[in-house]
Amino acid sequence: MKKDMEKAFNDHLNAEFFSAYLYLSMANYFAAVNLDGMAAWMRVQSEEERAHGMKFVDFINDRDGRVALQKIDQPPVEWESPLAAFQEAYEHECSISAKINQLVDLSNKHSDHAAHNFLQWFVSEQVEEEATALRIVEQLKRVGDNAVGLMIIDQQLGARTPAAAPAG
Ligand code: OFO
Repeated sequence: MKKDMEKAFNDHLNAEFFSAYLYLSMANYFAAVNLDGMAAWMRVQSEEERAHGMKFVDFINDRDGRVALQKIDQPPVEWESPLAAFQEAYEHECSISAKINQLVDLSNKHSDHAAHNFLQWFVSEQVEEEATALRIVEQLKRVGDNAVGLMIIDQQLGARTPAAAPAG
C-alpha cells in the first residue's frame, strides 16, 4: 500500500484502540457509580472497538504494509453524569466517522479499490454507532434526574450481548 495510506491506516487503528480505552474508562466510571448495566454495555463497546482496531491491523498486514503501534492517549477518568459520558461517546463516534470518511477520500485519490472496499464496512458501522449513542443520549435526557427512569435504562443497556465477530 502507498506510504501515506499506510500512515493514515496506522493512525486510524490508534484511534480505534483509543475508542476501546475511552469506553473501558467509561465502563469503570459507571461501575464506580453503581450503574452496572451501563458498565456492562461500555465493556462490550470497548471490546468491539478493539476488534475494529484489529481489522485495521489485519488489513495493513494483508496489503504488505507495516503496522506501527503508537502510544494510546489517556482517556478521562470521571464524567459529570451518565448523560455527559454518553454525550461524549456520541461526539467521539462523530469524530471517528469523519476520520473514516477522510480515509475513503484518500483511498479514492489513490484509486485503491481494496482499501475503498474495506472501508465500506466501517462507513456502515459508523451509521449504527452514531445512531445507537444518540438514542441513549436522548433517552437519558428524557429521564433527567428520575432515579427509576435511570434504573430502567441501566437495566436495558445491561442486556447488551457481544456482537458476533465481524466477518473478514
Ligand atoms: Fe470503531 O466505531 Fe466506535 O469508535
